[in-house]
Amino acid sequence: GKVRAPTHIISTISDDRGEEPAYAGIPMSSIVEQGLGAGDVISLLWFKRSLPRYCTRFIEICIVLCADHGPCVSGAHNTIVTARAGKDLVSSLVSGLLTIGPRFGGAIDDAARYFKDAYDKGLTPYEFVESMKRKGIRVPGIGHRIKSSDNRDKRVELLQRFARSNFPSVKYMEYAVEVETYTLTKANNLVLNVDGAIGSLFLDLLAGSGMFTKQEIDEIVGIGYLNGLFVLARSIGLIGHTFDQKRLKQPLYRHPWEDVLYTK
Ligand code: Q5B
Repeated sequence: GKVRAPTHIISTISDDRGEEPAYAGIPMSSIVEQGLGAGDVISLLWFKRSLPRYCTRFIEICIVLCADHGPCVSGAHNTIVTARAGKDLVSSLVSGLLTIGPRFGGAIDDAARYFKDAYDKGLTPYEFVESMKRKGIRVPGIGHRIKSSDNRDKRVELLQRFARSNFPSVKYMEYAVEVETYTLTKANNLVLNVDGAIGSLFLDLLAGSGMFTKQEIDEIVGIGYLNGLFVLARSIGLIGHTFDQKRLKQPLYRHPWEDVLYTK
């Protein structure tokens, strides 16, 4: 009989061989005709299934809220400096993206991992936070440079409000809020930040939607899908900052001497 030559690539999310490309088996024309949006496309290409509308709407809200946070944050700063050095769009974009990590924007996966582990083990917020302190690990999803209990992050409030009205359960997010209540007794800026809100609420989406098995949830959290939301969203803003600098014909950036402490 015929013997299939072994392939070098296995792919399960999209197929471009037919009359039209399909995302997770759904032809593109059907996606357009049904009026589906970015949240649905993420649902198909990342999670390989059609999630209910409240889930895809939540994904879209995350993208809207994380698209930009001004020119002063790490990512935008890098992008601006790179664009002003005369580099092209892709170079300016990736130079900003490369700052996304455990301190800036890329704490969503770890927030989900640690909140899930602590909640599932039944740790009190005190036990969780103090055990992290003993290990010398900052609680991912907690703390912000400019946000505090007196200057709340509106993005977090908007995400919480949407989830409280649309999700079947918000147990992980409520746990994260209890953690925040405890960390705020230590310092005013140890608030639940946007990474922590998305991380904990995505756990609620995965666990409460009935669309994922426990094994699939563990795999999603283990692989780390969720920083992808921030990377995707912030790319929108970083591209905007690149165009902005080029439109403004900004010259090469040089940091002022006065702002450097030269010391031995
Ligand atoms: N301390 C975010 O720190 C920041 C602690 C903590 C326990 C914590 C810090 C942190 C975890 C990572 C995280 C996402 C680096 C942030 C984002 C997107 C953004 C950005 C934007 C956007 C801020 C002072 C004292 C020290 C620390 C203690 C701080 N955080 N203890 N758990 N999590 N968080 N990142 O203010 O005793 O003096 O040594 O790493 O979730 O990135 O808008 O800017 O949209 O672009 O610089 O919103 O919280 O404070 O480092 O001087 O620490 O607080 O141990 O204690 P800060 P530090 P001690 S959202």
